[in-house]
Amino acid sequence: MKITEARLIVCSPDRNFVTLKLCTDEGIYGLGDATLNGRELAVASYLSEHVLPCLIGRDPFAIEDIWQTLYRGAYWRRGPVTMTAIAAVDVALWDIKGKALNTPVYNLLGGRSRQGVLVYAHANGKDIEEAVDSVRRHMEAGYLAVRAQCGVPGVAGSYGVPKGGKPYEPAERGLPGEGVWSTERYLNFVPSLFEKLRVDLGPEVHLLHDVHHRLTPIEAARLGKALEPYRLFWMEDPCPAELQESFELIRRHTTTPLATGEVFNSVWDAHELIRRQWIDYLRMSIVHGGGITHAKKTADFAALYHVRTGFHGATDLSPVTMAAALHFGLAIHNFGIQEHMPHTRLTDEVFPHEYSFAEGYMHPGDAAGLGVDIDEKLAAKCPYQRAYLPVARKLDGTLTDW
Ligand code: KDG
Ligand code: MG
Repeated sequence: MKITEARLIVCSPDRNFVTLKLCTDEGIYGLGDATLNGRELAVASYLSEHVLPCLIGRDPFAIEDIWQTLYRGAYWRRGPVTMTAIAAVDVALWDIKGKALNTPVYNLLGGRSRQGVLVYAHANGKDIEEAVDSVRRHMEAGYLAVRAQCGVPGVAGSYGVPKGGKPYEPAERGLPGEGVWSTERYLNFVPSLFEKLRVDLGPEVHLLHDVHHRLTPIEAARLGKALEPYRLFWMEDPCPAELQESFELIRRHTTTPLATGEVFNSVWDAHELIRRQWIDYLRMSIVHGGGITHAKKTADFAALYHVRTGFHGATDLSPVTMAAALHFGLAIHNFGIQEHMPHTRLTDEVFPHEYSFAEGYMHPGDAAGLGVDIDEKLAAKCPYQRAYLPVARKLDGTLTDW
């Protein structure tokens, strides 16, 4: 089999997606997601100018060799643009191989390790009452794990809280919006949200919370300690993680489990975090972390240190990535949890898929390959629109981590 065509589909069915379609001389094609939120065309250009011409004529079964060629052969290594581009090619190749062998991708990764993939939903509210209500509604819809975010009094546009009752979607068309941030107000407030959640909703539901990189290590340590009575499933991205040893300080002070890595793009962003057991869950996703090939190696390394996966799964990761993550989560032993933020109906129509949700778990379906497709005609009716993630400023106007 040979790759005969490599095509990019850039579309915006309610939000932007970059999708790679690799076609072969045997009529089988594979899909890969190449979406990097707010930087979509950088990846598209990296792929079309530097990667796709090198794929024509290659054997799509040679996944490892193609991965190494794109990683080592570029000389310049890693970074979100490069690793997202490599991931798109890699995932499309796994899709092709599954279809060619007439088996779901999870069978190529070792086969099923479980019946379904535990997922967590996003709940939020402008105040505690609304947030508790939102968690309750997700529990009623069958979710066993729910991330709770809440407006912080005196902090306009708090992270994770939608405007005007719409589903939360951080990227906005036009130029970057600005939110406000106050660590002091946040730290004083958040424990009361989780206290109320436990009082009203009981001990069973898994509760998660995303700090979104906004604290220093000692502030995060204080928050982790304050949240211990409410037994969180995890506290996510307590501080920026470029300095991996920041987590040593947090870890020293709290037993609240820690998750990080949605902005990571290779095992090298996390190897100290894993090797020193400073985190419990790794969030680096298949789309931004070099694809299934690199995620498998990273997860196997993490398994040695009791670190489990908890992949990023916000709406900026397309249904192609969701499908790949579900095959992966069904197969590997050290799977922990998968984020599930449902796409809009239009996005689901552009990407028809086999995966499904029931009673807290998702399943990738048993179709050959990934079980996800793209309706190119519909995609063509939804042209790309420039969009940005917002930025955040402290009360005195200093730019801070969003
Ligand atoms: O593109 C950025 C979003 O995906 C991110 O802000 C969402 O933090 C996020 C999460 O945990 O889903
Ligand atoms: Mg996050």
